Amino acid sequence: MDIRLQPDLRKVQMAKLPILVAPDPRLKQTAAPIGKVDDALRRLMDDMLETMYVAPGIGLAAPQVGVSKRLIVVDIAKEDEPKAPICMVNPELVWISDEDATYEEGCLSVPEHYAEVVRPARVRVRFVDRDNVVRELDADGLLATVVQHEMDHLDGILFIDHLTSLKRNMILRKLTKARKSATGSAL
Ligand code: GNR
Ligand code: NI
Repeated sequence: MDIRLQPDLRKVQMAKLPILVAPDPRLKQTAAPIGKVDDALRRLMDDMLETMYVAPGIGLAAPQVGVSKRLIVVDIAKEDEPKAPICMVNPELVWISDEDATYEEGCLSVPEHYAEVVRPARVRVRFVDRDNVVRELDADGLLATVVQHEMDHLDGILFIDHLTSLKRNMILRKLTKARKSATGSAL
């Protein structure tokens, strides 16, 4: 059947991907730059958006689904607002404000732990979009924080890496314990 006559087909084919949980060495790797955006990468973008919406989360980076490529997706629209997905390939910060902002952050790869993180309050990010067009976006507020949180994932950095080692190690120990009791593994 013609896909244009079956608007649900694209959605049906979208897949929810498993999200890696810390401590996982794949979350600590530096992701590789992406060449041209092709259909396979657009498919990954759709799968990441689906995974993020189902989680639910307001951002997701490719390394969190085990893909070591420089791709992030973000949508900070509230539940009662229309979806506003943004896909960024090879994002770079081209400007950061002197002023900082503090947000309570969480991470789908650090489930059930939240902590305040200080980051630049406003950023300008340059990236390649779904159609291979280079774009720039000025972000402030929650969007600025989430974009920086997602870009950190591309360099193997988690929000807990911005905390004291005492807080970070406490969270990592709890995640390891939780995994052990969930799987019964000796790891
Ligand atoms: O869903 C998420 N919420 C969030 C809240 C405050 C700061 C950052 C984030 S990102 C997080 C999803 C996630 O883990 N993305 O990598
Ligand atoms: Ni995260």
